[in-house]
Amino acid sequence: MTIEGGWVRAVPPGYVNTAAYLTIKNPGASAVRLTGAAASVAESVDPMITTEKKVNGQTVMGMEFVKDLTIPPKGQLVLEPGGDHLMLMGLKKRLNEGDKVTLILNIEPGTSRLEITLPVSKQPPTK
Ligand SMILES: [Cu+2]
Repeated sequence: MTIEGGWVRAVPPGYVNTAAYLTIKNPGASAVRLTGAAASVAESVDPMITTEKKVNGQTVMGMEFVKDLTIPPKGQLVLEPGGDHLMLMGLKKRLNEGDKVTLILNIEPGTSRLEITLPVSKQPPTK
């Protein structure tokens, strides 16, 4: 498993939730699942999808927690704004631009725990 890019959104004062974005590549021949993560800065880190619903002819964007997100064999899972992401709930401290957040990703099946450190940014870091 390899990680590409990645960042955590800086949030204004008073916000207790934020999101992490990254790309996970699966070089293996079978699918694996991202079931969540742990971070010392948040109460919980769980996978979410972005939903789009039509309500009275208007498009309403929302988010829903999911049990896991699949990384296909020889494929990748892209977590990005407006799409799938990892939701950091219950921030224990304010995340400012320039901070770093360490996440330990839970990948199943197996017991692999991927540790990554991501920069906190207001917008996607330029490559
Ligand atoms: Cu979310």
